[in-house]
Amino acid sequence: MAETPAGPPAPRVGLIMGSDSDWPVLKPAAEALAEFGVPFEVGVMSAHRTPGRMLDYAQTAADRGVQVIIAGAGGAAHLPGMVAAATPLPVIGVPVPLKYLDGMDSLLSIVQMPSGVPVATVSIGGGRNAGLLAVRILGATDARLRAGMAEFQADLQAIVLEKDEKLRR
Ligand code: RP5
Repeated sequence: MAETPAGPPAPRVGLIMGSDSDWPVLKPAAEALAEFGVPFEVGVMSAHRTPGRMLDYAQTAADRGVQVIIAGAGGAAHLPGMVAAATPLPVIGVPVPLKYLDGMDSLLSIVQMPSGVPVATVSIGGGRNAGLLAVRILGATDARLRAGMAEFQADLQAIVLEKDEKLRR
């Protein structure tokens, strides 16, 4: 019997955002995931403009093999919290800064969740850290990713020590 060719690996991280205008802030998350070889999917869905699509995504992600969701939104940024309400998966929220209020509105909308429905919120514009946090969460049960993260941390340390060395010269 002919073997079925292996398709692309199933996404382990869902990277979603309220608008395509959020992509510049979320792209560094995608880059971090790619650096660690983590398969991910990307989608635009809005808590306010496409609530049905958002709910459907949140309710089916775990069954499709997604293990962590990164959700970015700006302004009245309800996407991460609403998704967290409808999935048992860990959700990382990324506050996207918009034209007014410097992203404080996004941050507070995402971080101030009611007890029982956590969203792990990174800094305003913190897309890269969201990607790295997703790698760490997966690394808790994935030795390859854990080792990769330890190597990444050693590299960070080496860069700081090198700068220190240069300054002292
Ligand atoms: C939010 O509204 C989105 O996450 C985005 O940050 C913001 C503005 O969206 P657009 O008007 O650019 O589509 O829901």
